Amino acid sequence: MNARVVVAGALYDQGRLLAARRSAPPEFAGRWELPGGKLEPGESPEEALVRELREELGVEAEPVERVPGEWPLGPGYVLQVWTARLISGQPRPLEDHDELRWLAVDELDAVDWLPQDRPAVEEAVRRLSRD
Ligand code: 9L3
Ligand code: MG
Repeated sequence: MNARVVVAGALYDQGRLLAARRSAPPEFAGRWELPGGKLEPGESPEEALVRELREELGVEAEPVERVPGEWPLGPGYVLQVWTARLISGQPRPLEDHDELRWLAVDELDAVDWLPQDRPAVEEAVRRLSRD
């Protein structure tokens, strides 16, 4: 069986990466992640990412580059990550998050990431800080 995809965005602005603290479900509440979510039927991963960032953060963003790798989540799901660029809006925790933080590269360990997000964040930042 093919694993279903959860997409997440590594939004980067002025040398900082956006981290979002989950407010639900209870087992993930308080842990930090790259914002995103599950694909809806018929969506490409990039389309899903644009929709999720609009719904969750109230911003328009553009996927830039797939971060190589795929991180297993719960049964039947994998996490895929894209670097992404803000086109308009200031991110706000509209849905599923109760706090946002822009983290500098030397602050990445300051938050309690979901376990699968930590390696994804490391890989994303390696690519982002190269540009
Ligand atoms: N998940 C893990 N890391 C992430 C995201 C966006 C999601 N960066 C996990 C948490 C949920 C599942 O994927 O178990 C679906 O995510 P969502 O649709 O609840 O955001
Ligand atoms: Mg989500």
